[in-house]
Amino acid sequence: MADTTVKRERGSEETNELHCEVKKTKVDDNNGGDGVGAKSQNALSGFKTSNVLSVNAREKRIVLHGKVADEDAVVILEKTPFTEDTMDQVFKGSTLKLDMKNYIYSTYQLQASPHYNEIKTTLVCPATEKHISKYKHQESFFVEETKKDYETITLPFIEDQTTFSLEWVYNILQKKAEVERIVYEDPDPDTGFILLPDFKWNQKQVDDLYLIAIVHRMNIRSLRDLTAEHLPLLVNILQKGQMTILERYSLPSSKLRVYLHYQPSYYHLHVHFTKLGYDAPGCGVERAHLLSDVIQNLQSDPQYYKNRTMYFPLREEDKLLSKFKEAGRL
Ligand code: G7M
Repeated sequence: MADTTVKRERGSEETNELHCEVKKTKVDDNNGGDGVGAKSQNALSGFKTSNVLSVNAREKRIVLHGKVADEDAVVILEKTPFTEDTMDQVFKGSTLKLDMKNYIYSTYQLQASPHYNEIKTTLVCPATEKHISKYKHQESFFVEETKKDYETITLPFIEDQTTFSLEWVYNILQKKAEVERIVYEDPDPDTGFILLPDFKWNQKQVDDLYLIAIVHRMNIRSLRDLTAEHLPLLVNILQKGQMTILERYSLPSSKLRVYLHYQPSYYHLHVHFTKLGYDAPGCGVERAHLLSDVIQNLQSDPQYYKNRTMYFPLREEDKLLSKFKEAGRL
């Protein structure tokens, strides 16, 4: 049987994430957050739901908006994938309740021990209007952004700082948060980056592997800022990212999807590494640009992303969409 569990360098207790402690999360926001993996009183037991932002039965995820101690909060609850190495234990310690039986077919409700019923919980608190909107199910619209649109609509929008705060990114780069999660770092100020698990990944199985590489350089907002000058940085991320993932998770580059988002949610350059075959949110053609393609495009035209027209979806309540509408571009 293939070993699909994640290789760990630390004990499993230590890597257990507990996102759902309000006090800890606030400390994380400010100081970077120690105490990861520690269990404490469940502060979410007092969570009061105001509304359901989205439900996805297939992905077994629900996103709720509510209050934690009078502050707006977004809570994302997700059932976690199975890990092959725990299956024997799951069967041993469980009870089975028969639902129906017909010929050779039967269905049951299996009650596994609580340990195997973990729910990945992500808390954003205090959540802003932007967070609440981000997680709300909304209709999307395709936008065509010419070079001029970028300069007159998108860039002023980004510079207006109406986009999401980059505090969490700076915390990672300055080693104030998620330090123990760093998988690899190249400290070079021009070509270096930090590779670590995206917070969507619980790191328990490689089937849904999701890492992000955050560049040390502070002045690259997105794909639009990239020119041939950045090729050494991009090639470095691709090569060292792939090498590290092979060494650490035994996943060869032929199993990896490496890409950038346009538009990203956070305007500090970062690259996504996800496992091929895992339908990662945001890996579709309308938003993901393969890093290998980006490198080739810049090799053939150093100003490729400065000049070309870009296409991407924006959601109904996205402020950038309003800007495109106001400019008569939609
Ligand atoms: O390209 P885009 O900006 O959409 O992607 C940002 C990525 O950063 C997403 O895949 C998020 O799941 C991930 N992410 C967002 N936050 C706030 C965090 C965080 O605090 N820690 C980590 N490790 N990943 C995050």
